[in-house]
Amino acid sequence: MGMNRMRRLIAVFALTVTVGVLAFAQAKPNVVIIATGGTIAGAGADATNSATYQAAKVPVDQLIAGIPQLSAAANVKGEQLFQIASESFKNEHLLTLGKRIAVLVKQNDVDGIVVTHGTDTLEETAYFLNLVIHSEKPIVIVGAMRPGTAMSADGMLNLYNAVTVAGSKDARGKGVLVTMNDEINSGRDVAKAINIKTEAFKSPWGALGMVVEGKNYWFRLPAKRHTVNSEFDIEKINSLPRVEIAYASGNVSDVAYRAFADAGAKAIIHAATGNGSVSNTLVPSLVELRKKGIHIIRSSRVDSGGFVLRNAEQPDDKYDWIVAHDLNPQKARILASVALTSTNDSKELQRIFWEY
Ligand code: DAS
Repeated sequence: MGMNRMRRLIAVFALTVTVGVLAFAQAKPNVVIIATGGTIAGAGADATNSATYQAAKVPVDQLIAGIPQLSAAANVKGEQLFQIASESFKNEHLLTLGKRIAVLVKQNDVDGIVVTHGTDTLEETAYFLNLVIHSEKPIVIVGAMRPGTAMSADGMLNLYNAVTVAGSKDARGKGVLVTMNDEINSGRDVAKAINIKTEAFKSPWGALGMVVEGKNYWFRLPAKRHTVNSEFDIEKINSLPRVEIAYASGNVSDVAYRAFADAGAKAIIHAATGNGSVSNTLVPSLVELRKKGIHIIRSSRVDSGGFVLRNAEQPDDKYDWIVAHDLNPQKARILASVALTSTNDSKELQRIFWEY
Protein backbone atom coordinates (compact mmCIF):
# COMPACT_ATOMS: atom_id res chain seq x y z
CA MET A 1 0.00 0.00 0.00
CA GLY A 2 1.43 3.42 -0.97
CA MET A 3 2.45 5.90 1.75
CA ASN A 4 -0.18 8.44 0.60
CA ARG A 5 -2.97 5.88 0.91
CA MET A 6 -1.71 4.95 4.39
CA ARG A 7 -1.63 8.60 5.43
CA ARG A 8 -5.23 9.08 4.14
CA LEU A 9 -6.44 6.04 6.12
CA ILE A 10 -4.77 7.31 9.29
CA ALA A 11 -6.32 10.76 8.77
CA VAL A 12 -9.79 9.29 8.25
CA PHE A 13 -9.39 7.11 11.34
CA ALA A 14 -8.23 10.05 13.48
CA LEU A 15 -11.14 12.19 12.28
CA THR A 16 -13.61 9.41 13.03
CA VAL A 17 -12.28 9.00 16.56
CA THR A 18 -12.36 12.75 17.16
CA VAL A 19 -15.96 13.06 16.01
CA GLY A 20 -16.88 10.06 18.12
CA VAL A 21 -15.27 11.51 21.22
CA LEU A 22 -16.90 14.89 20.67
CA ALA A 23 -20.27 13.27 20.12
CA PHE A 24 -19.86 11.27 23.31
CA ALA A 25 -18.73 14.32 25.26
CA GLN A 26 -21.70 16.25 24.03
CA ALA A 27 -24.07 13.33 24.69
CA LYS A 28 -26.97 14.58 26.71
CA PRO A 29 -27.52 13.18 30.22
CA ASN A 30 -30.41 10.81 30.84
CA VAL A 31 -32.79 12.21 33.45
CA VAL A 32 -35.90 10.50 34.82
CA ILE A 33 -38.70 12.73 36.13
CA ILE A 34 -40.82 10.99 38.77
CA ALA A 35 -44.07 12.95 39.20
CA THR A 36 -46.03 12.86 42.44
CA GLY A 37 -48.50 15.78 42.03
CA GLY A 38 -48.63 19.15 43.77
CA THR A 39 -49.01 22.68 42.43
CA ILE A 40 -46.36 22.12 39.78
CA ALA A 41 -49.03 19.84 38.28
CA GLY A 42 -51.83 22.20 39.27
CA ALA A 43 -54.45 23.92 37.13
CA GLY A 44 -56.57 27.00 37.80
CA ALA A 45 -59.67 28.32 36.04
CA ASP A 46 -58.04 31.56 34.95
CA ALA A 47 -54.57 33.03 34.41
CA THR A 48 -55.23 35.40 37.30
CA ASN A 49 -55.66 32.42 39.66
CA SER A 50 -52.18 32.19 41.19
CA ALA A 51 -53.53 30.93 44.53
CA THR A 52 -56.94 29.47 43.69
CA TYR A 53 -56.48 26.24 41.74
CA GLN A 54 -56.47 22.47 42.03
CA ALA A 55 -53.16 20.74 42.69
CA ALA A 56 -52.18 17.40 41.14
CA LYS A 57 -54.07 17.59 37.85
CA VAL A 58 -51.52 17.76 34.99
CA PRO A 59 -49.82 14.47 34.02
CA VAL A 60 -46.04 14.28 33.80
CA ASP A 61 -45.94 13.85 30.01
CA GLN A 62 -47.89 17.10 29.66
CA LEU A 63 -45.48 18.85 32.04
CA ILE A 64 -42.56 17.67 29.88
CA ALA A 65 -44.32 18.58 26.61
CA GLY A 66 -44.92 22.06 28.01
CA ILE A 67 -41.14 22.70 28.17
CA PRO A 68 -39.70 21.94 24.69
CA GLN A 69 -36.32 23.31 25.84
CA LEU A 70 -35.90 20.23 28.06
CA SER A 71 -34.97 18.10 25.05
CA ALA A 72 -31.83 20.19 24.46
CA ALA A 73 -30.77 19.83 28.10
CA ALA A 74 -31.27 16.09 28.62
CA ASN A 75 -32.88 12.90 27.41
CA VAL A 76 -35.92 13.09 29.66
CA LYS A 77 -38.31 10.29 30.56
CA GLY A 78 -41.36 10.79 32.82
CA GLU A 79 -42.99 8.43 35.33
CA GLN A 80 -46.27 9.24 37.10
CA LEU A 81 -45.79 7.59 40.49
CA PHE A 82 -48.59 9.44 42.33
CA GLN A 83 -50.92 12.33 41.51
CA ILE A 84 -51.63 13.85 44.94
CA ALA A 85 -51.25 17.05 46.91
CA SER A 86 -48.26 16.54 49.18
CA GLU A 87 -50.10 17.35 52.43
CA SER A 88 -51.63 13.91 51.82
CA PHE A 89 -48.28 12.09 51.72
CA LYS A 90 -48.15 9.13 54.10
CA ASN A 91 -45.06 7.20 55.20
CA GLU A 92 -46.06 4.60 52.61
CA HIS A 93 -45.64 7.20 49.83
CA LEU A 94 -42.12 7.99 51.09
CA LEU A 95 -41.21 4.30 51.04
CA THR A 96 -42.66 3.69 47.57
CA LEU A 97 -40.88 6.73 46.14
CA GLY A 98 -37.59 5.85 47.84
CA LYS A 99 -37.68 2.27 46.61
CA ARG A 100 -38.42 3.37 43.02
CA ILE A 101 -35.49 5.79 43.10
CA ALA A 102 -33.22 3.08 44.53
CA VAL A 103 -33.96 0.94 41.46
CA LEU A 104 -33.50 3.76 38.95
CA VAL A 105 -30.16 5.03 40.33
CA LYS A 106 -28.67 1.57 39.81
CA GLN A 107 -29.35 1.78 36.07
CA ASN A 108 -26.39 2.81 33.89
CA ASP A 109 -28.77 4.64 31.54
CA VAL A 110 -29.93 6.97 34.34
CA ASP A 111 -27.67 9.94 35.17
CA GLY A 112 -30.01 11.85 37.46
CA ILE A 113 -33.49 11.92 38.95
CA VAL A 114 -36.02 14.73 39.31
CA VAL A 115 -39.03 14.37 41.62
CA THR A 116 -41.90 16.81 41.02
CA HIS A 117 -43.68 17.27 44.33
CA GLY A 118 -46.14 19.46 46.20
CA THR A 119 -44.46 22.17 48.23
CA ASP A 120 -46.26 21.49 51.53
CA THR A 121 -44.19 18.44 52.54
CA LEU A 122 -41.45 18.70 49.90
CA GLU A 123 -38.89 19.41 52.63
CA GLU A 124 -39.78 16.18 54.43
CA THR A 125 -39.49 14.01 51.34
CA ALA A 126 -36.22 15.68 50.36
CA TYR A 127 -34.73 14.97 53.81
CA PHE A 128 -36.03 11.40 53.84
CA LEU A 129 -34.39 10.63 50.48
CA ASN A 130 -31.21 12.37 51.65
CA LEU A 131 -31.07 9.84 54.51
CA VAL A 132 -31.84 6.60 52.70
CA ILE A 133 -30.77 6.67 49.01
CA HIS A 134 -27.29 5.24 48.45
CA SER A 135 -26.16 6.97 45.28
CA GLU A 136 -23.99 9.91 44.28
CA LYS A 137 -26.23 10.63 41.29
CA PRO A 138 -28.09 13.93 41.58
CA ILE A 139 -31.62 13.60 42.97
CA VAL A 140 -33.46 16.92 42.66
CA ILE A 141 -36.84 17.65 44.23
CA VAL A 142 -38.87 20.45 42.67
CA GLY A 143 -42.24 22.11 43.11
CA ALA A 144 -44.02 25.32 42.25
CA MET A 145 -45.88 28.01 44.14
CA ARG A 146 -48.18 28.85 41.20
CA PRO A 147 -50.01 26.47 38.85
CA GLY A 148 -48.87 26.35 35.22
CA THR A 149 -52.12 28.04 34.18
CA ALA A 150 -51.28 31.24 36.10
CA MET A 151 -49.51 34.33 34.82
CA SER A 152 -45.81 34.24 35.78
CA ALA A 153 -46.07 30.60 36.77
CA ASP A 154 -42.81 29.39 38.34
CA GLY A 155 -43.13 25.67 37.61
CA MET A 156 -41.66 25.66 34.11
CA LEU A 157 -38.36 27.28 35.03
CA ASN A 158 -38.20 25.37 38.32
CA LEU A 159 -38.59 22.09 36.42
CA TYR A 160 -36.13 23.11 33.69
CA ASN A 161 -33.59 24.02 36.39
CA ALA A 162 -34.22 20.74 38.20
CA VAL A 163 -33.50 18.76 35.01
CA THR A 164 -30.30 20.66 34.20
CA VAL A 165 -29.06 20.22 37.79
CA ALA A 166 -30.02 16.52 37.81
CA GLY A 167 -28.03 16.06 34.58
CA SER A 168 -24.98 17.91 35.90
CA LYS A 169 -21.83 16.06 36.86
CA ASP A 170 -20.97 18.79 39.37
CA ALA A 171 -24.22 18.10 41.26
CA ARG A 172 -23.08 14.56 42.07
CA GLY A 173 -22.28 13.68 45.65
CA LYS A 174 -23.95 16.76 47.17
CA GLY A 175 -26.92 14.91 48.67
CA VAL A 176 -30.53 15.39 47.68
CA LEU A 177 -31.09 18.87 46.27
CA VAL A 178 -34.09 21.19 45.95
CA THR A 179 -34.25 23.68 43.06
CA MET A 180 -36.81 26.44 43.52
CA ASN A 181 -36.65 30.08 42.46
CA ASP A 182 -33.19 29.66 40.83
CA GLU A 183 -31.63 28.49 44.13
CA ILE A 184 -30.10 25.08 44.81
CA ASN A 185 -30.75 24.11 48.41
CA SER A 186 -29.80 21.07 50.45
CA GLY A 187 -32.67 18.66 50.95
CA ARG A 188 -31.59 18.46 54.59
CA ASP A 189 -31.73 22.16 55.41
CA VAL A 190 -34.40 23.66 53.17
CA ALA A 191 -37.92 24.36 54.43
CA LYS A 192 -40.97 26.19 53.14
CA ALA A 193 -40.76 29.50 54.98
CA ILE A 194 -43.40 31.53 53.10
CA ASN A 195 -46.59 30.09 51.60
CA ILE A 196 -47.65 32.85 49.20
CA LYS A 197 -44.46 33.86 47.39
CA THR A 198 -42.42 32.14 44.66
CA GLU A 199 -39.41 32.78 46.89
CA ALA A 200 -40.86 30.31 49.36
CA PHE A 201 -38.03 27.95 50.29
CA LYS A 202 -35.19 28.92 52.61
CA SER A 203 -32.28 27.13 54.28
CA PRO A 204 -31.44 28.67 57.68
CA TRP A 205 -27.74 28.23 56.97
CA GLY A 206 -27.93 29.34 53.32
CA ALA A 207 -28.42 27.82 49.90
CA LEU A 208 -25.74 25.59 48.38
CA GLY A 209 -25.80 27.52 45.12
CA MET A 210 -27.70 28.99 42.21
CA VAL A 211 -28.70 27.61 38.83
CA VAL A 212 -28.91 30.21 36.07
CA GLU A 213 -29.58 29.42 32.39
CA GLY A 214 -28.68 25.79 32.88
CA LYS A 215 -25.39 26.41 34.70
CA ASN A 216 -24.75 25.68 38.39
CA TYR A 217 -22.88 28.10 40.67
CA TRP A 218 -21.88 26.45 43.98
CA PHE A 219 -21.04 28.40 47.15
CA ARG A 220 -21.08 25.75 49.89
CA LEU A 221 -21.31 22.00 50.49
CA PRO A 222 -23.46 19.92 52.90
CA ALA A 223 -21.75 19.24 56.24
CA LYS A 224 -23.93 16.43 57.56
CA ARG A 225 -23.98 12.73 56.54
CA HIS A 226 -26.14 11.89 53.56
CA THR A 227 -26.83 9.36 50.76
CA VAL A 228 -23.76 7.16 50.26
CA ASN A 229 -22.40 8.12 53.72
CA SER A 230 -25.66 7.32 55.48
CA GLU A 231 -26.05 4.25 57.71
CA PHE A 232 -29.70 4.02 56.60
CA ASP A 233 -30.69 2.23 53.42
CA ILE A 234 -34.14 2.31 51.81
CA GLU A 235 -33.63 -1.25 50.63
CA LYS A 236 -33.60 -2.39 54.27
CA ILE A 237 -36.58 -0.26 55.41
CA ASN A 238 -40.11 -1.56 54.86
CA SER A 239 -42.00 0.45 57.45
CA LEU A 240 -41.46 3.66 59.38
CA PRO A 241 -42.19 3.77 63.13
CA ARG A 242 -44.87 6.22 64.22
CA VAL A 243 -43.49 9.58 65.36
CA GLU A 244 -45.79 12.49 66.15
CA ILE A 245 -45.29 16.23 66.58
CA ALA A 246 -46.87 18.17 69.47
CA TYR A 247 -46.86 21.94 68.96
CA ALA A 248 -46.12 23.97 72.07
CA SER A 249 -47.32 27.48 72.92
CA GLY A 250 -48.31 29.45 76.01
CA ASN A 251 -50.93 27.62 78.06
CA VAL A 252 -49.70 24.29 76.63
CA SER A 253 -51.19 21.10 78.13
CA ASP A 254 -50.15 17.45 78.01
CA VAL A 255 -53.35 16.29 76.28
CA ALA A 256 -51.83 15.94 72.80
CA TYR A 257 -48.69 14.21 74.14
CA ARG A 258 -50.72 11.66 76.09
CA ALA A 259 -53.04 11.07 73.10
CA PHE A 260 -50.04 10.42 70.84
CA ALA A 261 -48.60 8.03 73.42
CA ASP A 262 -51.91 6.18 73.69
CA ALA A 263 -52.02 5.95 69.88
CA GLY A 264 -48.70 4.11 69.84
CA ALA A 265 -46.15 6.81 68.99
CA LYS A 266 -42.56 5.57 69.53
CA ALA A 267 -41.33 9.16 69.82
CA ILE A 268 -42.90 12.57 70.25
CA ILE A 269 -41.30 15.67 68.76
CA HIS A 270 -41.83 18.55 71.16
CA ALA A 271 -42.15 21.55 68.81
CA ALA A 272 -40.98 23.88 71.49
CA THR A 273 -41.07 27.60 71.92
CA GLY A 274 -37.69 29.33 71.78
CA ASN A 275 -34.65 27.10 71.95
CA GLY A 276 -36.44 23.96 73.06
CA SER A 277 -38.19 25.21 76.20
CA VAL A 278 -40.63 23.01 78.11
CA SER A 279 -43.41 24.49 80.24
CA ASN A 280 -42.98 23.64 83.94
CA THR A 281 -46.50 22.14 83.89
CA LEU A 282 -45.51 19.84 81.01
CA VAL A 283 -42.20 18.51 82.33
CA PRO A 284 -43.69 15.88 84.70
CA SER A 285 -45.85 14.41 81.91
CA LEU A 286 -42.91 14.15 79.48
CA VAL A 287 -40.74 12.58 82.19
CA GLU A 288 -43.52 10.03 82.78
CA LEU A 289 -43.92 9.28 79.06
CA ARG A 290 -40.16 8.73 78.72
CA LYS A 291 -40.30 6.27 81.62
CA LYS A 292 -43.01 4.43 79.65
CA GLY A 293 -40.47 4.01 76.81
CA ILE A 294 -41.52 6.84 74.50
CA HIS A 295 -38.68 9.07 73.26
CA ILE A 296 -39.08 12.80 73.84
CA ILE A 297 -37.24 14.89 71.25
CA ARG A 298 -36.95 18.62 71.83
CA SER A 299 -37.09 20.66 68.61
CA SER A 300 -38.01 24.34 68.11
CA ARG A 301 -41.03 25.89 66.42
CA VAL A 302 -38.84 28.91 65.49
CA ASP A 303 -39.16 28.96 61.71
CA SER A 304 -35.88 30.45 60.54
CA GLY A 305 -33.57 27.98 62.18
CA GLY A 306 -34.00 26.61 65.67
CA PHE A 307 -30.97 25.47 67.62
CA VAL A 308 -31.56 23.15 70.57
CA LEU A 309 -28.62 22.05 72.72
CA ARG A 310 -28.51 19.24 75.27
CA ASN A 311 -28.91 20.19 78.94
CA ALA A 312 -29.25 23.89 78.06
CA GLU A 313 -32.95 24.55 78.63
CA GLN A 314 -33.71 21.20 80.26
CA PRO A 315 -31.65 18.42 82.02
CA ASP A 316 -31.82 16.02 79.06
CA ASP A 317 -29.27 13.65 80.62
CA LYS A 318 -31.41 13.36 83.75
CA TYR A 319 -34.69 12.84 81.85
CA ASP A 320 -33.10 10.76 79.04
CA TRP A 321 -34.53 13.11 76.43
CA ILE A 322 -33.07 13.88 72.99
CA VAL A 323 -32.48 17.22 71.25
CA ALA A 324 -33.12 17.76 67.54
CA HIS A 325 -30.26 20.30 67.28
CA ASP A 326 -31.09 22.53 64.26
CA LEU A 327 -33.78 20.34 62.70
CA ASN A 328 -37.28 21.82 62.63
CA PRO A 329 -40.08 19.60 64.01
CA GLN A 330 -41.09 18.14 60.64
CA LYS A 331 -37.49 17.26 59.76
CA ALA A 332 -36.96 15.85 63.27
CA ARG A 333 -39.97 13.60 62.71
CA ILE A 334 -38.43 12.20 59.54
CA LEU A 335 -35.04 11.56 61.13
CA ALA A 336 -36.54 10.04 64.29
CA SER A 337 -38.70 7.70 62.23
CA VAL A 338 -35.77 6.57 60.06
CA ALA A 339 -33.43 6.26 63.07
CA LEU A 340 -35.95 4.14 65.00
CA THR A 341 -35.80 1.56 62.20
CA SER A 342 -32.27 0.77 63.38
CA THR A 343 -32.14 1.57 67.13
CA ASN A 344 -34.26 2.42 70.19
CA ASP A 345 -31.25 3.40 72.28
CA SER A 346 -31.46 7.07 73.30
CA LYS A 347 -27.69 7.62 73.21
CA GLU A 348 -27.55 6.18 69.67
CA LEU A 349 -30.54 8.29 68.67
CA GLN A 350 -28.81 11.42 69.98
CA ARG A 351 -25.65 10.54 68.00
CA ILE A 352 -27.80 10.26 64.89
CA PHE A 353 -29.32 13.68 65.50
CA TRP A 354 -25.85 15.21 65.79
CA GLU A 355 -24.58 13.51 62.60
CA TYR A 356 -27.54 13.87 60.22
N1 DAS B 1 -51.18 21.55 48.35
C1 DAS B 1 -49.82 21.84 47.97
C2 DAS B 1 -49.02 20.54 47.88
O1 DAS B 1 -49.40 19.66 47.10
C3 DAS B 1 -49.73 22.51 46.66
C4 DAS B 1 -48.32 22.92 46.37
O2 DAS B 1 -47.95 24.00 46.82
O3 DAS B 1 -47.57 22.17 45.72
O4 DAS B 1 -48.01 20.44 48.57
